[in-house]
Amino acid sequence: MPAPAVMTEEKLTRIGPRMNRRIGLHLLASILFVSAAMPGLGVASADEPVTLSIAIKDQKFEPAELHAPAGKQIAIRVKNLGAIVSEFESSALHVEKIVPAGGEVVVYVRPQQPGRYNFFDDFHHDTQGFLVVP
Ligand SMILES: [Cu+2]
Repeated sequence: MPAPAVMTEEKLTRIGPRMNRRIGLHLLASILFVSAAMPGLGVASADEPVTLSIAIKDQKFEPAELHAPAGKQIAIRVKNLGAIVSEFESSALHVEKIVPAGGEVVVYVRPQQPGRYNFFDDFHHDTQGFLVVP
């Protein structure tokens, strides 16, 4: 079940004003993306998503590489084991989602072509990983 995308005012205040504005922008982008994706969500489909799991720990992805088949919907469960907020993001896969400290979110992607799709923590750019589609 996807975690609620809405952060409380209290949480945002605790993170601090600079981060607060950053998160606000990213949250807006995420909401717009979700709205655009909505029409597809209600459609029943035999196309079961492939679920993959990844954790963010000590500012690293574990594992740093995920493997997935091409052309299938992929649900990536992202667990943040760190003490600070992260944002799972991939320009190549067109996703970004806030992952609260200690929290877990699910992002859905559908890579159509074989490749090495980069993803990263947009709040800590040293935290890099790849979705490998053979
Ligand atoms: Cu971002």
